Amino acid sequence: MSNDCNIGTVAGKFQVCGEFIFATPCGSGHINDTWCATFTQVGKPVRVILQRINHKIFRNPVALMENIERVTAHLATQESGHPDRQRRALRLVPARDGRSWSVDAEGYYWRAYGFIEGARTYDVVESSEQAYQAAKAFGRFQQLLADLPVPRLHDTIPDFHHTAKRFAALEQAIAADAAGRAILAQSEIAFALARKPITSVLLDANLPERVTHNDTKFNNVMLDDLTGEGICVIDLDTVMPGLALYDFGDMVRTATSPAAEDERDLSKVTMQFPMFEALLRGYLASAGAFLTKDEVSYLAFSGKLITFEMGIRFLADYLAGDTYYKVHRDGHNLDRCRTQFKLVASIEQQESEMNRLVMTLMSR
Ligand code: ADP
Ligand code: GN1
Ligand code: MG
Repeated sequence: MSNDCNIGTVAGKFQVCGEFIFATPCGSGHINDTWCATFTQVGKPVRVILQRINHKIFRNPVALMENIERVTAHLATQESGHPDRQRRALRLVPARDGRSWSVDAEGYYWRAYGFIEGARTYDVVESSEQAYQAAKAFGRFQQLLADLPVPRLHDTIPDFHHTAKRFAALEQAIAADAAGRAILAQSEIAFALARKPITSVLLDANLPERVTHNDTKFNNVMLDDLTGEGICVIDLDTVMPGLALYDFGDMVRTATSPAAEDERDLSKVTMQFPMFEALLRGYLASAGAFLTKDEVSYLAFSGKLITFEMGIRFLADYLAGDTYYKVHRDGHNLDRCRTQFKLVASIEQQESEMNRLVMTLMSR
């Protein structure tokens, strides 16, 4: 990992006026690396976000950045009438050569964003109001991008939410048992194999393709420090064509449980119904007008599906020897898999009630 000195070199590649002072790592993402860099401009501190793209996972960073250029420009136009427009869409800071990215000596692609002040992200949801605000912001994000001009965005990772292919990858990982860990994950493997039929449900449902975020973790929306409003959706690497339900499902996965994604005490992991209700109300407040009846009918299911999908992705990576997600301790991916499966079980217990709530809210 680069130190502050190298970060200073990287920072110098972007069109930031002022003198670089220092940078600190920020965020808890599993793929890219993020720093907050502070500059002084006429004696005043100015902050910029610098991100190093993991090109082993995002194989075509130039296409990815083209997507982000188009998406951020469109959002900026859509928000141009808002008094707080500067904080409501990510703003790319161009590199000195005018491109939206810069390549370092090791071949890593970097980008810079203006820092959104007076707002922050949370790894774990603290209140139903936060869940409501996050869901409303992600729904609004989909709504604002509904009229993104052609061409179709690049698929930055093909088949990203193709759950059936994710399941096939798990089956391969079990068969290969590359790290000799299958013996340590027998109950998780059994849990996964028993649920294969759910993996094709959305794929077979003939739902409309939309521009979606595809990584709507609760910590990918910035909530205003004063008002609590979800003001800006961040982490745009996977914005591409997808199903609206992938986004709603990932909100259920990350904003209904009071436990961290890697919590070891599974008794803390549970789908809290009031959080689901808040997500539903928030999402319908901004996306309700364009969702089809079919999409609405799968809202509760999508929470179960995307949580299951994440569980099998973590399990497959554990079995493969931790080659995809950053890990910070032994068994980290297995711990993550366990929280996901515990949450799936909790959703299964409440799914009928969740569906009833969807129908009640829609019939009003
Ligand atoms: P990752 O893919 O690693 O999750 P994110 O784009 O989500 O990367 O950024 C990581 C963290 O950096 C976020 O959780 C947020 O706290 C902070 N961050 C990202 N972009 C901005 C921004 N424009 N302004 C302020 N903070 C930001
Ligand atoms: C990864 O890096 P991060 O935390 O934004 C992953 C998402 C998962 C998430 C699980 C490109 O996102 O799909 O939902 O971890 N991103 C990629 O926490 O695989
Ligand atoms: Mg993120």
